[in-house]
Amino acid sequence: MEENKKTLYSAIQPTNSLTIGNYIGTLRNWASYQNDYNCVFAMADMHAITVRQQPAQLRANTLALAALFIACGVDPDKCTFYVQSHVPCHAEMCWALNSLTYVGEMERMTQFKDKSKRHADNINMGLMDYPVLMAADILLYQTDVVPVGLDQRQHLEITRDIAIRFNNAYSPTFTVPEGIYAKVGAKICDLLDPTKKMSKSAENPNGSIFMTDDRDTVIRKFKRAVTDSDNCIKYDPENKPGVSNLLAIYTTFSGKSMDEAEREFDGKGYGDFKLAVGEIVADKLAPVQAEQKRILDDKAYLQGVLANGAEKAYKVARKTLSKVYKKIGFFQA
Ligand code: ATP
Ligand code: LTN
Repeated sequence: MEENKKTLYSAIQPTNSLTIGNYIGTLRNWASYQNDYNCVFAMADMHAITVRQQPAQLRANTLALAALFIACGVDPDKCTFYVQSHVPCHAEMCWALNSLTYVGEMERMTQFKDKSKRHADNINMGLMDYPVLMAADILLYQTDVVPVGLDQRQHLEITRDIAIRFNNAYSPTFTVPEGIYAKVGAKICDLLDPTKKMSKSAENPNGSIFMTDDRDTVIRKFKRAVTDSDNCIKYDPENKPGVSNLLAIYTTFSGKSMDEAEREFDGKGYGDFKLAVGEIVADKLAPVQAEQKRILDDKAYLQGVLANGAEKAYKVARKTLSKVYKKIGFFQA
């Protein structure tokens, strides 16, 4: 790692296929961060098992996600790129941090409450401990910045609290990380219920556009997107959540500004507008999908990349963990 650069950490769970919400909220920016930061990117498979997964599917999703990262411009030679479960320090650090985290804090987490409702038959310890594992991920690499969607803000705040708590209880050990949130696109919403975030594990898959959706599917889903009845294409997330969500998607995929997009659709009907959004998204997804497939077909290459990544990650993570073990009083032979 280069000494003079700040460290940036992010991870995505290999649950299901990613949505364009994940893409816009995180993945599309990752390639551009690689020149300015020491980037550490992970496939968070240990987080994924906090809700039930089919083992074969989880394995396949992990490889597919790795290929997608690379297809989106993540260069394994420029960053540290690995699978979370390949680096045992994450579980170990999580355990150390657990003893500095209160049950009440975890019970108050919005995501825990949401997921407990959605998976009422499986409210497990891992689900509750999810934010501490995330803190372990981030703090192990002495991370300065964490780019995530707005849904992760609360988890980042608790990471900061835990870091400060540890530093105060022992002595300065962890860098206290900052979040980076995009202004437009930090929260892409469900096409059928624009008050909810678009999620890869949503109940109705027609509200989410998956990175693997083909052209017809993308266009069909956008055609059915919920808007409103005033036939006016303006960015106003509070009063026009459906239209604003489509505009946010359109501007990020077309590279146009919000003003430009509003002018372009001035006086047009919702039908034309939805078709235009569908077409630009389908156009942009096609080359990414082709590249992802090419990489996935080369299993040996992917396995090599992930083995190297885990080794690189381990060296940094172990160093931080050893410091922590020393400070908390574990006898070191
Ligand atoms: P799940 O439905 O399995 O909980 P998810 O779709 O919420 O998954 P995560 O794996 O939890 O996705 O998140 C990966 C990254 O994508 C995170 O940084 C998160 O902030 C971002 N993200 C997720 N959904 C959105 C969204 N709708 N808009 C913007 N960013 C998002
Ligand atoms: N919980 C995250 C995924 C994640 C993560 C992280 C993000 C796991 N560890 C560390 C940033 C930093 C999510 O995006 N849902």
